[in-house]
Amino acid sequence: MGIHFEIRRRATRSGYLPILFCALITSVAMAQVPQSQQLSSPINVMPLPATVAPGAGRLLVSQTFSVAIAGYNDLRLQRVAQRFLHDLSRQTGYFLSERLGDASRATLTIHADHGSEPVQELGEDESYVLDVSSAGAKLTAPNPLGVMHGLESFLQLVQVTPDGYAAPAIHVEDTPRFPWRGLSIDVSRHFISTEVLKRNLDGMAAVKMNVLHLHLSDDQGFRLESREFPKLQELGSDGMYYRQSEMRELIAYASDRGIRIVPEFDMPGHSTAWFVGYPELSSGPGPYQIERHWGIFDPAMDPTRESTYKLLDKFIEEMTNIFPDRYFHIGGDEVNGKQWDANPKIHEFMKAHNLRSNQELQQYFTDRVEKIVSKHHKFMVGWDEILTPGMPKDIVIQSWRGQESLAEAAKQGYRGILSSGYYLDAIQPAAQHYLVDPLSGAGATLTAEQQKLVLGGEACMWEEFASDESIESRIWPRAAAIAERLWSPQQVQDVNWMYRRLAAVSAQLEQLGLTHRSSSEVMLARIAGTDDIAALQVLALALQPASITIRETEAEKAGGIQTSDVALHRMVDAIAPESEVARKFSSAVDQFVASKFQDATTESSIRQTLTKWRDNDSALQSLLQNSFLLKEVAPVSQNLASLATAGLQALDYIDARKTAPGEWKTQQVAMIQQAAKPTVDLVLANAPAVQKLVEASSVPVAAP
Ligand code: TNX
Repeated sequence: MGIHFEIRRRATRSGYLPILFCALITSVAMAQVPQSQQLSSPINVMPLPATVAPGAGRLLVSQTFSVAIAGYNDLRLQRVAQRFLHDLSRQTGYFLSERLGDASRATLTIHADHGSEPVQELGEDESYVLDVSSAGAKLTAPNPLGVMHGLESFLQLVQVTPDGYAAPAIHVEDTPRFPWRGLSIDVSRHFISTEVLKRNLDGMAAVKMNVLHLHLSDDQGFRLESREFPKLQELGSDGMYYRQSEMRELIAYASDRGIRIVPEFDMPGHSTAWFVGYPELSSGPGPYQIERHWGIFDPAMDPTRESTYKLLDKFIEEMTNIFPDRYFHIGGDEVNGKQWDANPKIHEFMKAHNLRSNQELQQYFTDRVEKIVSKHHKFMVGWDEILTPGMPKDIVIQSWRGQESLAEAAKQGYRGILSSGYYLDAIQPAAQHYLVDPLSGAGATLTAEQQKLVLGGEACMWEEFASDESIESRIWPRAAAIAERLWSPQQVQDVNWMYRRLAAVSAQLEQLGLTHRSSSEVMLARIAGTDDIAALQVLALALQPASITIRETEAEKAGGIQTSDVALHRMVDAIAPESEVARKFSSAVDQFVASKFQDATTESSIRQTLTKWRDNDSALQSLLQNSFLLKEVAPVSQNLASLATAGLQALDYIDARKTAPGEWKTQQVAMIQQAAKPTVDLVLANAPAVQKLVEASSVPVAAP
């Protein structure tokens, strides 16, 4: 067991405070452990802890399970312990008493050294040590944040066994790799209720994420009540916004889960919603209406008028009284400058102030806003665009452009968080996000000192194509893969192992009350108008949504355009972003081909799946025709049957030890490529694996 000491630096206004913490590097978490051993590990904890040492035996979890708090104690810690018992009840079905017990007799004892900061701070110690043995469990941590994380690990250790629920004996020493592990949710494009936000906070807590970034305003809606400027929400939204009391409650809910809430009010662009009620803030003549389309729009705040800063000062003051977090996000992205170009007064101002470009004008604006933000004792956060010469070093850059701009910021001494590569709305597989590391690529070229300025990252859920109903399925479980990237040691990279733990965490989240899986079922039944949806589910599970760009382009081609008024109630909205069925099918095909067609068990499971897919279409067509929402899916269902037929024919050639004819192969591949194209925003995720099988069947194989 090697011991590594590392100096972590936490930025403060007065400079950098070194925080000493130690990371113990051992056993299963490490990349040098052979893959086979990793795969047979029973540990389904996600994010994978920094260090894990398995012990002998296990701790049974029964009706008498109890928790005691020894050491530091406060009301929040008690709520944390009670919530843990509540969650454990949900996971086991036992009616566990939520009364906290006596340390000498409790099954699990919690010991925190001291309290956390009254307002959670970036870089607070989040470490914990968890010991589980057959006699009981002990969780120790410097403060309640570590306790929260340790309890989440314990919940994930509890598994059903032939003779009861149990957690394996284990010694875990855990601490996060990055201090900023966020999820950003856009609540402007489609409003997201506090009920759904709370479920997402539960999910974040389960995977140890610690920042919820709320994108509260954009062209399509201003989503928080302002008492100073009530026309912001009254005219700048469709009536759906958070009352201040609701936001305070949400902040408290997050704080109980070790999660900071960072608000974002996007400016000077992405700001049409502000101007509906306050057109004098804008650089153009108006009048304005909230935008219903997607994209980048011309309206931008007028950086040249003192009244703009007066309003922003009052507004930011009001907001900083609601949001206790030290960080305040001002957006700053994607200003196209058209309103500035068209305004002669703005030209005059630029000349008088020697501002030579729109970029310099935005820099002037950002600089003024930064002074307001820091006057109200906050650190400013903004997208890449705010990184301009002369900015104070305590701002934080959120990078949507890539690792290069994050590295560039760090080289100039700025702290940053990575979001490029973590866009959940882009509909990419978990593995793709998982392999994006804030400190790989350009990040790897940084000095150790510069690397410390990279605070972590944020998964982003933009809401053009998601709503209350579908957002959970868009975020979970894939966000857990990003959470692991930001928490676990960098060497933890085994994608297959990740997927195994991801499946376990996905099931656990559903038990805790998230609806990322069940909402899909409910929605399918609704759009089909029947509960008899077995065949519809077979199809749904083989599909993935097309990328959002395709969705927009296709709508345009069909003569329509996507806006916030277009209902999100089609098949594409009801399915998961990543087809687990297709992924498993694809690994089975890989395995079968790699075995030179000798692996009979795998072949029979491939054949079974293909047969189910082939026969599904005839069972499904009448149901599809009965719903105006499902008619469009008919050709996709037929394509699934054709793919499956091709796959089965390939297997027949293989079984007959015949090489499939070249002409047949060419025809099939053409058909597969046609079927693989996005149709009505749906993608048959199994097409590449079927093609692989067809191609493999047409290559002569030497007799074994
Ligand atoms: C870019 S990246 C945006 C958002 C969109 C998103 C869609 C960035 C700072 N802005 O306004 O919603 O793409 O993926």
